[in-house]
This record gives sequence, C-alpha cells and structure tokens, in this order.
Amino acid sequence: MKKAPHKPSKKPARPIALYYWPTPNGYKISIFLEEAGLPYVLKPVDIGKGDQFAPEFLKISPNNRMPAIVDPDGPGGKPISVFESGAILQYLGRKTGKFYPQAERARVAVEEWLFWQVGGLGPMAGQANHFLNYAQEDLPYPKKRYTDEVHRLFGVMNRRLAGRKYLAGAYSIADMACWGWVVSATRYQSLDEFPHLAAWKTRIGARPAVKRGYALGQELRKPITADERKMLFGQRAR
Ligand SMILES: N[C@@H](CCC(=O)N[C@@H](CS)C(=O)NCC(=O)O)C(=O)O
Repeated sequence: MKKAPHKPSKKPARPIALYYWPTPNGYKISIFLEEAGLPYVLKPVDIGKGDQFAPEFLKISPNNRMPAIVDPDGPGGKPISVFESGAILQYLGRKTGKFYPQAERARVAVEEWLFWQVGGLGPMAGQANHFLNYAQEDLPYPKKRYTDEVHRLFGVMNRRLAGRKYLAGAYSIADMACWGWVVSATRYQSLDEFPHLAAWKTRIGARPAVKRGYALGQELRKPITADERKMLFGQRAR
C-alpha cells in the first residue's frame, strides 16, 4: 500500500508559523489558512525594514521574499519549511485535502491557473504597480508595457470566468492566488470592461475567510519611507 504523504495525526494540530506581510502574495496564504481553519501564528516580516534579509529567515526563504511557512507537523511528523506562495498553497492543499482536488484532470486545471498567476499575473501586476506607484521617475514605456499586460491578463481571466463561478472547477487555491492581485490592480485598472472578472472578485471577496485573510496585518501597512524604498528597490546579489 502506498504511504500517505501525511499520516493523519490524532494529536491536536500545532500552529503553522506564517511569515507574512500584508501584500497580494501574503494574502494567498492567510486566505488559505483561514479557509481551511488551520491554526497559525503570525510572524510579521517587515519587508520595508529588511526582515526578509535576517539570517534566520533566509534559512527558510532563501529568496528573501515572503510568504513562507513552517509547519511543525510536516511529513513524517517533523517540521517542514516552505517558501514560494504557489508551493505553499500546493503543500497546504495536499496536507488538508482542501481546495486542491486529487483527480488528475481537476488538479491539472487548478495548476494551470495557479502557475498562470505565479508566472504571469503576479509578476506583471507587480511591475505595473512599481512603475505607476513607486518609481520616482515618470517612465511612460514600462508603465504602458505592464498596464497593457495586466489588461490582457484581465481579458484572459474574464473570458475564462464567463459562465464559470471559479477559475478551475470548484473554488480552489487558484482563485486564492489570483484574488489579491486583482484587488490590488483595480487601483489603476477598472473592471468595467471585465464583468465576469468583476463578479468573481465580488464573489470571492464576500467569503468570510477571505475577508479575515485579507484583513490580517492591515494595521502594519504604512506609507513607504525613503529608507524603506532603499531597502526594497535596487536590490542586487548579496
Ligand atoms: N514568487 C514569490 C514572490 C514573493 C514576493 O515577491 N514577495 C514580496 C512582497 S509581495 C517580498 O517579500 N518582497 C521583499 C523584497 O522585495 O525584498 C512568491 O510567490 O512567493
């Protein structure tokens, strides 16, 4: 008989440490944890102050980015750390059996939209946000390039969501991955042209667990200072 990756344990679940800052990549994981009802403890990673470069944090997240998790009850009952939001969502989905179907066709569909988010929507909307809201020079070419790409990606999502409630079958980690990025991009891109996407955004946003996940740590957000700008932008290999 094949060994299950996670033997169900009789012991009460020990909380997962969530290394987090309230940004669209962070919300993906706070939303999952809230949706699944998994106990967790918040470990704020103040990325403006440089917490992401702390040696202890780099041991679990060598890319100096949050989110990351440490699950004390990982495979074999031993702790495991996971970085990269997509890998974390897949891990938590496998661990709980929730929001990440096992049937191969359904799983492939979820993975298509999950990877579409981590390789496309996130990086492109992140660049658009950078050139529109953080770059100190006014740079029309990158602004147009990345806002055009967000517009294109929103069109893809809108077509996908025509006649569908969720991106890939039932509500899944793919929806959780995309939602915060769509919310954030509506700062500069209206959804008037994308009615199916707008309805999906409202549908997901109405879920109580999504509200809780999105609210996590909002009080930590402050306008960026000159020192924080230096910490975040212009990073090179260390
Ligand atoms: N591919 C990563 C991206 C994570 C990411 O870019 N996190 C940002 C905040 S949204 C971060 O930690 N930035 C810290 C820095 O730029 O030093 C993931 O999906 O987890």
